[in-house]
Amino acid sequence: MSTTAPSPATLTVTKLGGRLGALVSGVRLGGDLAPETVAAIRAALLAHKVVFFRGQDHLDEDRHEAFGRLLGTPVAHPTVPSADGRYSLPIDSDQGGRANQWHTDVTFVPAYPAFSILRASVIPPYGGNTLWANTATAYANLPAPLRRLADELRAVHSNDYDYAALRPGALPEQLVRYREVFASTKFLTEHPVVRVHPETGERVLLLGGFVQRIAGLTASDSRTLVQLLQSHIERPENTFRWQWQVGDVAIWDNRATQHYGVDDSDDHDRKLRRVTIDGDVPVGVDGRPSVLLAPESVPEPSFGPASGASTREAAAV
Ligand SMILES: O=C(O)CCC(=O)C(=O)O
Ligand SMILES: [Fe+2]
Repeated sequence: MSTTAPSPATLTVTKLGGRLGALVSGVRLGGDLAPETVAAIRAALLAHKVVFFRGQDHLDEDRHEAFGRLLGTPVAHPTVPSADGRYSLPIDSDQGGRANQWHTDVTFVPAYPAFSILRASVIPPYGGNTLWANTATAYANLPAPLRRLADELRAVHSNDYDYAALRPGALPEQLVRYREVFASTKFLTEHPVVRVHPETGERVLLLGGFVQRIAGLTASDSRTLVQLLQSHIERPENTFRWQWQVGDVAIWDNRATQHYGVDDSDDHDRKLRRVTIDGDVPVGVDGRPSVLLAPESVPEPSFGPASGASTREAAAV
């Protein structure tokens, strides 16, 4: 276990996983942190990809969002209306929210979020862990011929996936809600499969649950190739698993990770809130940016009034 103590003196960063994950202690999150504290958190986040804070029970929606503003500009989800006019998105087991597929948040739009900040308020007595995977080490550890192949590929991402196939047990009304809310606007975005990280310069694999196909390949070749690359991302050695406690906060670099919410706490309550921070348009190793294929532009997100249905599919995010 390695521990370093960047400024301020009380803040410590303890590495938790070989490929990603660190615990940051000695800081009370909020909108009023000193610039050097924010810089230390940001440095830990870029280095470790996902960082955890315990005991942040004092945070409410406002303070969560105010802290988010120190890392960038909060953004609303492009299709899931905010229930209460806030940027923070409920991830709520009560409302059927499940994120049990590997994904990077909101990759169906070009400038998908740079960071997600997830705060736990109700945690089940067992299960409900979240996994993260490091997409930079996944790329770096590919055999050279696969790296070269991946460098050249582009993939089409969409929120219009086959929800019924993904959730065979879904009730008909859940299917309707998925179509009416999560896929109310159908986005198609072409991204490079290898993105150059805008802050660290690392090459990262950009895939995950919203990928529909590889540009220029048949559906069958796309599936095979995506599975092959994705399997390197999901290798257990390339992941870190977090067991939540109430008051925990996790922040991940959404440009260098995928994550997966494990759906194994039966009908127990589990409530988290997520604030996402604006990202920029990816570029591939050849300098080509991602492009929005549909619709013509990303519409302004809607701020409620939300029906009970609005957050129901939010965790497919
Ligand atoms: O429920 C979880 O563990 C993960 C939820 C998720 O995917 C997200 O907050 O972006
Ligand atoms: Fe997510």
